[in-house]
Amino acid sequence: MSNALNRRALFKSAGFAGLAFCAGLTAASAQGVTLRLSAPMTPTDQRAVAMAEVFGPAIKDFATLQPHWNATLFKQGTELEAIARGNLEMSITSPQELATLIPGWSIFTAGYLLRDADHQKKVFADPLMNDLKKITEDRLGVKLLSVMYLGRRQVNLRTEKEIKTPADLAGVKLRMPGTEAWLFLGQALGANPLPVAFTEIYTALQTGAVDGQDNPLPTVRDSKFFEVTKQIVLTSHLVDQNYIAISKKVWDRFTPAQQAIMQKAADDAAESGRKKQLALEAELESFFKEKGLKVYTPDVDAFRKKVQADYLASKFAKDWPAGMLEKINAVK
Ligand code: KDO
Repeated sequence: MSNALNRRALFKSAGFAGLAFCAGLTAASAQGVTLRLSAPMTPTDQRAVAMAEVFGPAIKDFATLQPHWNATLFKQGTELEAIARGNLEMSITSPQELATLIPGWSIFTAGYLLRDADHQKKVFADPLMNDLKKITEDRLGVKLLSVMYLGRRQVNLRTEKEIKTPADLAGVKLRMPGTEAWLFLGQALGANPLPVAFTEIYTALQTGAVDGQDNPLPTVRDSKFFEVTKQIVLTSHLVDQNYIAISKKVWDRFTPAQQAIMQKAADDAAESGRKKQLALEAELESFFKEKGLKVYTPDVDAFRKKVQADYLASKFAKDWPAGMLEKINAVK
């Protein structure tokens, strides 16, 4: 039997009313443009490293990447509107954030949908994505350049009770990012989801404001969540993806030759980050065990069954573009 999430669903066209655009730049040429990028990740996160070491240098002849990590310029979840309003040039965004403005994106917030990093990359490049990408450009003024692999999200708890099935997470206060789609994922896992910004997770775990959080292993190490937690439950409930996003207005001001260089720079940065995240995922289990954490695999089938059933029955599924689920599952 297939593990894939299956069902025909109706696509209700996006409810996004459109935002007012203010052109941040008015000169005819994009020569010498500063691209301010705001995102919540740390500067040592492999996606940030790839942007600084691969993307920035590749575009330096005609643009300057100016990254603001740790959400220091815009708060997590406010970056897309900032780009749409002409107040920011770039971000590293997520389907969960896009879904708050364009409901069709919620298909990629579903747990146990994408199979792995390779599937994720192929799906993003597939023509099945054309409509969502175009709607995002037309309605939001945001162009998605490339897909970045964040990793397989795992449940990371400060409590000691062993977790085998979703029922074992009943009453567990699980920190999730603050969008509806993220909170639904926490609920589908069986937990009691609480919204907390990424930059506040460490303190929330330390003080016991939450019992746990979910993120891929490289993030658990990079942001030191292992210092304030006791176990990692390898649910692998979401093959998480982020997108390198740029203002379409800014993008349109570059020449076709500059756009080609920038597109390649984004793809190369994404590839570099993906390889490093995958390597880290493969080696970090032993790192956490050495640090004294319990790391184990629960009854993943039980999690998959509940999470997939909850998504298919959810209000989100009604917004998924018709036939898209089948197309995603068919990408090999
Ligand atoms: C998080 O807040 O848990 C999350 O992992 C959600 C992702 O979509 C992404 O925003 C990520 O944070 C940040 O890039 C920090 O790693």
